[in-house]
Order: sequence, then C-alpha cells, then structure tokens
Amino acid sequence: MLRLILVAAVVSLAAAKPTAEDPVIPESPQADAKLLRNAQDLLKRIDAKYMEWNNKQSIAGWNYASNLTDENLAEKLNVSTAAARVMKQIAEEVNAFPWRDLKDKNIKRQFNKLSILGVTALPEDSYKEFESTVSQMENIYSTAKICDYKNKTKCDLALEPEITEILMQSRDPEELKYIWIEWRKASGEQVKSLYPKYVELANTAARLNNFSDHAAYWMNDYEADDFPEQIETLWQQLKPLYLQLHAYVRRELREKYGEDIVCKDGPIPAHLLGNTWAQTWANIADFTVPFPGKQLPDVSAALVEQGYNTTSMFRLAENFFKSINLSAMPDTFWENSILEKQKDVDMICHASAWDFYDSKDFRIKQCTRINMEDLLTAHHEMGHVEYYLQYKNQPTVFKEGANPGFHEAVGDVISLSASTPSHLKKIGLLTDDSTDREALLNHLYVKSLDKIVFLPFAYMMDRWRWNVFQGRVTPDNYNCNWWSLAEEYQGIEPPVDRSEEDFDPGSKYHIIADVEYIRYYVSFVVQFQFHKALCTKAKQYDPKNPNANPLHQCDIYDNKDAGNLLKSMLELGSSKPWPDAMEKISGQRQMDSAGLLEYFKPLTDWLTEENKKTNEYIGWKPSSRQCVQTRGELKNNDEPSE
Ligand code: X95
Ligand code: ZN
Repeated sequence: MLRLILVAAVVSLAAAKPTAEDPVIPESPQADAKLLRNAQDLLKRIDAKYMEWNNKQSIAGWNYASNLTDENLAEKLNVSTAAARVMKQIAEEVNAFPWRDLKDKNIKRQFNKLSILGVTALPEDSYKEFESTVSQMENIYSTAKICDYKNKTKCDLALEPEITEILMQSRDPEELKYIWIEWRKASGEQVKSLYPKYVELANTAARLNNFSDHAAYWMNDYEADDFPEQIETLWQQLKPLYLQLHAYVRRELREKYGEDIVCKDGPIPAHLLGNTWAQTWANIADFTVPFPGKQLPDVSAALVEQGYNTTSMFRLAENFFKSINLSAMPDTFWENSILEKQKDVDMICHASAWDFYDSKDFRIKQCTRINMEDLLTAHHEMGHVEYYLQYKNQPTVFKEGANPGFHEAVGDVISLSASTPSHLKKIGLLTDDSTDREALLNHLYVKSLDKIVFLPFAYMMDRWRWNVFQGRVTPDNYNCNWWSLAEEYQGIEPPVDRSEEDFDPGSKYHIIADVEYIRYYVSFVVQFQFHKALCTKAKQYDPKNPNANPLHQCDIYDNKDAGNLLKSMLELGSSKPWPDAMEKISGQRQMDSAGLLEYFKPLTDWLTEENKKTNEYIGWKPSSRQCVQTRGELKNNDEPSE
C-alpha cells in the first residue's frame, strides 16, 4: 500500500495543472511506467474478485430463477448483498488510484468502467430493498395464473405456455379480449404498488453514480450524448414503412373481424395481433399474408411432424454457429441448461442466457415450445452464449456487448440467414422454397411482422421508462401515459377502456425485471448492418450490385469468412467503444437504417401500391378508448362490478 501512495504522491504532483509560476516538471517515462505497473497489479487483484463474485451471483440468481422458493430468494439476496459490499470496496480502491492520469487507453477504460457501481452504490439496506422489490415483481409475474375463457373452473393458465398460445392461436375476439384483460389483472395490477419504490431506489443509485436518473445510467452504455436523438432520427426513417404495414394489417383484420371491432382509420385493438403485448404480429400472418395460396415460411407444423424436441431445436441453432466457425456449446451447457418448463416447480419461464464468468459455465433457461417463434428465440438466446464464448478471455469488466444492442443482435443476425426459405428448405423444414415474386413478398411480409412491427414497441417501452425515471410521468398517470405512447408509436389501443387502477406496463417482463429495452431497438437496426457486412464477406451480396443477390435471400450458412469476421467483432467484448466494433465488422461507425430499409424495399413498394389501390387511410385517428383515474369513472365498464 505504501508503494501505491508514494507513486500516487509523485503522480499527483506531476499531474497538478502547471500554472505560470510552477516549474514545468517533465513527465518522466519512469513515473508513467511505474503507474502503469501499479495499475496492472491493482486490476489483476480486482479482476479476480469481480470474477469470483459475478460467478457467485450467477449461481444464486440461476437457482432462484429456476426454482422460486423462499430459501433460494434469501440465498440470492445474501449473495448479492455480499457482492455489493465487495463492489463498493473495489470502487473505493479504484477512486483512490490516479487512473485518470494513465496513458494506456485499454487500462484506463477498465478503470472507468470499474468506477461506475450501478445499483450496488446504494446503502446496504436500500440495495437489499431494491433487490427484493425486483425479485418480488418477477415472482408475481412468473407465477401469475388466470382462469380459462370457456371453462372458468380451470384456473391454472400461466403466461407460458397457455396464455401465449391462446393469444397466438385464438381467432375469437371475445376470448382474446378476456385473456388480454385477465393477464393484466393477474400481473401488472399486482405489482403496481411496488413500482414507485423500484423507481425511487433506481434513481437514488443512479445519482450516487453521478447520473441524473436511472435512464441516464442506462444510456451511458451507448457512449453518445446524442443517443436519444439518434434513436428518433432512425425512427423518422423507419416510420413510413411501419405506417404502410399498419394500414395493410388493419384492413386484413377489419375484413376478418368486422368494422365495429376494427375501424378503418383508427388504432388497431391490441388483443387481435397474436402477441400478449402486440410486439410482434407474426402469429396472424396465416390469415393476413398478401398471397395466401403460396406456402407460408412458418415451419411450426413441420417441426412437430418431424419429431423435433427442445434439444434438437437447440442443436439446429448450434449447428449453424458451428458451420460458420463459431463455437459449439460446451458440454456443461447441455448438462446445466433448462430447456423445458419444469413440472411442479415455480420458475421464471421468460427465456434468458447466462454467463457464469468462469470461462466454462454458460447456460440457457427457456420454457421451449415446438414452434417457429421458439426456434427463433433459441437462436436469439444462443447468440448471447456465442458472445459470452467469444469474449471469455477478456477482463471481467469487458465481458459485455460492445453496447447492449450488439448483444441482442448476434442471434438475430444468424436467424436472418436461418429463416430464409432457401435455408429452411435445405434443412428440410420447408418443401416449397419457390422464390417467385409472390413467395418472396410473403417471406418479407412475415419477416416484417417481426422486425418492423417491433420497432415502435421497443421505442415506446423505454420512452415510457425514460419519462418515469426523469419524473415526467408520476404514479398517478403511469397507465394513461403508457397508452398514449402505445397509440402514438404503435397505433394500437386497448380492447377496453383503461384506468390508473390498471398497471399495464407491469404485464411485460422487462419492465418488472429492471431490464432496459432500447437495446432491442438498436439490435433491430444494427443486425441488418451486420447481415449486410457478413453477406458481402460471404460473397452472397454485392454492395455495388445489390439487386444481383438481394439481401433478403442471403444465407451465410457454412461460410467461415463471414463467421471469422463476426468473431473478430465479438471477441472484443466491450473493450472498445461500440463504433470501433461496428467499424470492424461493417466499415461504418454509426447506426444506419439503410440495411433494414433495403432488405424490405420490395415489400415497402408493394404495400404502398396496395394501400393506394384500396385507398387505405395511412396512420390513425385518435382512439375512442378512454383512460381515466379510476374504473368507477368508466361508463358501460366491461368489468363485472365488484
Ligand atoms: C433476452 O434478451 C431476454 C431476456 C436478465 C437480463 C434476465 C436480461 C432478457 C434478460 C433476462 O434474451 N417467449 N429474453 C419469450 C422469449 C424471450 C426472449 O426478451 C426476449 C428474450 O420478449 O421482448 C427472438 C425472440 C428475437 C424475441 C428481441 C425481444 N425477447 C421480448 C426479442 C428477439 C426477441 C423479446 N429479439
Ligand atoms: Zn436477448
């Protein structure tokens, strides 16, 4: 310790801003070298502690998430409290060290990251309260049950798989409305009282880290002070395509469900869109697709017919990664992962990938169903594990995505290749991979119901939370602000009037689990930049002659050059600012919607033409739904009076 103080003294002398009268002390290379050596010694000690406590937290977190018992919760809280103590010590050592004088960028970046504590900056009792509040909300969300629409005595329906599958498959608007309302009563409404405390503690922690609020702390990961403006600019470029798609889908829904449920120039009722949160509309592709005669690239039926099980679905994903020279899953992955909902155990079914920070243990927990959506999710989750595997030799503090959006993009980039009709045919999941114009438009249409539809949802998710953390929205108008943003960005409306007695944001996992969401918006833009770069590398696409091999038909399967290019970006972790990582893979240094717009160009043209023909109203007039303070204020309230 003495040595450290001595060096610090020397350096602080040298580092003091020289004023006119002070003699300018030459920065002696020896002092720099000594500081660097001390910095590296300190980092080595810190990294070992970081690794040990991240591993302990992953183990305790995993045990609770896969078995929601009181003792597992107590153990998780104990471990995270002990870890927080260690992180605080580390931050004190870091701040006591003159790391800002370091010349080495990599070492300085490590110290800078170590100096930001996150919620562990809270005093111990507040930190415990934060952790237990979030865990309680996750427990309520993950164990919520509702009664069946047809058989009101059957009351064991959970979000996964029952509620998800009904919203996916039912074409009865009354059943859909009932399930939509009941899920929100059983989840969001039950966590409403906990949310303000979570917001307050998150903001307190942010301020202890010298951020104005939790939203600023989240945005720090994107290393751009104009980040919100970048997001808005991209949205202005992508919104026209969304409006065309929205108008077309509304017409198809109006034809199926009638004018009085789906009006021709208003928002779309959210319960008809095939997903609990209307974040992807791919599950209503079957009756809305432009050319119904043509085969739909939905392989759910083929997966079942061909006897796929959860393991073989994940093996399919792994096989793609191996084919491009990325890593196979380690044996421990197959031993320790939970790929199916465990019977007689309350667990968090929301799929997730886990790094145990020991460079050996990596897992996925997913309540997998045998369908296309879960096959794409399997690729998404395995993309996270691939990133863990590629940066496993980085210092612990760099074991992250270049930014959170990069981590969300890896699996989805592979899915862009794996879900092309030609690839699905190659692996025998699709018989007809005709690439005539109509089949192509069907493929782009289904893809757009995932990729274009999702953008306004992801944007409004964190527009609402930025509002909340910045204090623009307070608990007395949480729900009505949520619905005004949903209408403004997504052009959807609730199936019934809402009030502030509801808390619909709390019906979405990431909101109650303190998981930032703009990462997915970033991912859905950058994954097309990555796809374009990898397809170019694989000579499956020529930027000088884009129509020769269109982006949407590219499949990088088996191409080692593309895989090695992707690997060269993944292995960086967060050791470089994300523009450097982006440049490594694509030659660009910023997010760019051009890739996404080019991919969907044929569909954009077709939708614009089609909506003109049917004289469709583009956009939506204000909803006739109300959002008020209390349910009592609602006239002709659909809710049975208490
Ligand atoms: C993920 O990103 C998240 C888990 C601690 C930290 C715990 C972070 C985030 C997390 C959890 O992997 N049926 N789960 C539900 C599938 C959930 C998969 O959130 C996720 C995933 O639900 O909003 C395919 C499928 C490509 C889904 C972006 C968003 N996924 C969601 C999403 C995808 C997605 C989606 N791309
Ligand atoms: Zn993810």
